[in-house]
Amino acid sequence: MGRAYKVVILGGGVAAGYAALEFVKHGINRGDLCIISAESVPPYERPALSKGFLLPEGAVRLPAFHTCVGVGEERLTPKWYKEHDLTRKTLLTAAMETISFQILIIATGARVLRLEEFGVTRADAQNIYYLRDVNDATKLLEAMILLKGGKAVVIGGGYIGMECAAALVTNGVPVTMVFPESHCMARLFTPQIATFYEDYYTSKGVVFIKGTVMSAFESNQNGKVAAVILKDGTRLPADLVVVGVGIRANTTLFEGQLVIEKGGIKVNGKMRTSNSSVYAVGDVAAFPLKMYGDVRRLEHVDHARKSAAHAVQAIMTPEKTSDYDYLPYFYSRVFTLSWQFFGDNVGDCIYFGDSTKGKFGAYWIDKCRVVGAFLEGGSKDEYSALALVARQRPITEDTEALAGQGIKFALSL
Ligand code: FAD
Ligand code: NAD
Ligand code: ISD
Repeated sequence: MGRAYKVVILGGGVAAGYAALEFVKHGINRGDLCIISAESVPPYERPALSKGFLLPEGAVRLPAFHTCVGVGEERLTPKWYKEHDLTRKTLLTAAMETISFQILIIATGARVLRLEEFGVTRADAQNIYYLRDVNDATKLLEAMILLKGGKAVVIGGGYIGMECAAALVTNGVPVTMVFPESHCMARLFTPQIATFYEDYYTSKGVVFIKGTVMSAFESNQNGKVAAVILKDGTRLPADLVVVGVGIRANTTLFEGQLVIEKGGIKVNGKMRTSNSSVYAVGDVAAFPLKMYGDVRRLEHVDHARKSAAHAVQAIMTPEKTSDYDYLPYFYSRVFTLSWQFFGDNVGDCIYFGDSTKGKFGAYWIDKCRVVGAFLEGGSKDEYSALALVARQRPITEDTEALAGQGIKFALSL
């Protein structure tokens, strides 16, 4: 037996949660919306999994971080979905059921890259942890709690690597990080910015092994990892391994049916795919980044939230909805540190502030315009000012004066 809905959202993550709220705000008719998710819990704020969820004290647990609390909006609990007559089906309960729709929103996000895909052998051992969903986070947390006196190795120097290393250290676990680049967060940070964070982590006892990759795991008789073996043969004893080596957008179901670009489902400024009844949002969407005149796929929560709301507006009020005009925004919080970045990290970098006092930043200058802005340890007003700089892209020819003005330049706009 099948059921028909006006709108089906495939995927039950961040974008799905924000889309659901936006549909209700637009007064979607009761019973018209169905969310199909591989997860058994309603959408939640995924960023919490590598931050508040892993804290030794005052940790956050579901239902506290269901969407849309990340931006101070309503918390959509199972009761909320019921009250608004929004159907939620997990893949398990939806098995053997045909669900039809007039409009489909693809919000399938991404899957983690696994070490096997890099040719690493014995990567199926127990005590190797990846982090994408609340089940992964629960397993990592339990392992961390049981790891009294044990050592951890973190593979990957990106967001997951940095945030999980901080969580492990905060839980009293000594950490060695291994990654191929010459500095951490290489997709965004310059060597100078990375040095501040690496020095801070080093002061917390983290050991960095940079510019190399691991080649194999050594396991014990119980099928657990005992050590990580690097390409040059170095052996790192390990009781727990966390892997964060990037993601791939979940596009497989749609290949051959929808246009794929830059590893994502290509959409236009209304988040509509090459099929006019199908939209794609969040990590899975390759969208026109209007400001820069190119197509990008972004793997960050602010875009997931905003692209989801934008697709719903385009569906519900097409006459009032212009093209998605997104300003890239990334952030992280580790230990007591906190940074935000807006715009594009291309061109020359001009640094300001005093990293020894924990407050410093950078502007990226491309073709005499300030196109990107980064700040560690800023206030709410300062971060808002940075966003304005990146949005306005002011012309600046005197980079020395810019460095001298620092955050005051942003605040003066
Ligand atoms: P997701 O939130 O991943 O949701 C995808 C959903 O689709 C999942 O529920 C999945 O199970 C489901 N799904 C997949 N395939 C199918 C299928 N075939 N059928 C049904 N359901 C399916 N970004 C930031 O900007 N700041 C942060 O601090 C930050 N922290 C993060 C911490 C962690 C641990 C992780 C993993 C990510 C973090 N991110 C952060 C990234 C951010 O969470 C993602 O960009 C965001 O979740 C993307 O939203 P989405 O809805 O596109 O995908
Ligand atoms: P990432 O792209 O941030 O980092 C991947 C890292 O993998 C690289 O920095 C590199 O060091 C490492 N790497 C690549 N190949 C390797 C190899 N062969 N061996 C060892 N290391 C290798 O991806 P991630 O850290 O896995 O994060 C996954 C996703 O979650 C991303 O989309 C990220 O944006 C998102 N996330 C975001 C935040 C945030 O925005 N604060 C926090 C957590 C996760
Ligand atoms: O954006 C975020 C973020 O960094 C989180 O930890 O949303 C979550 C929520 O604030 C968790 O409640």
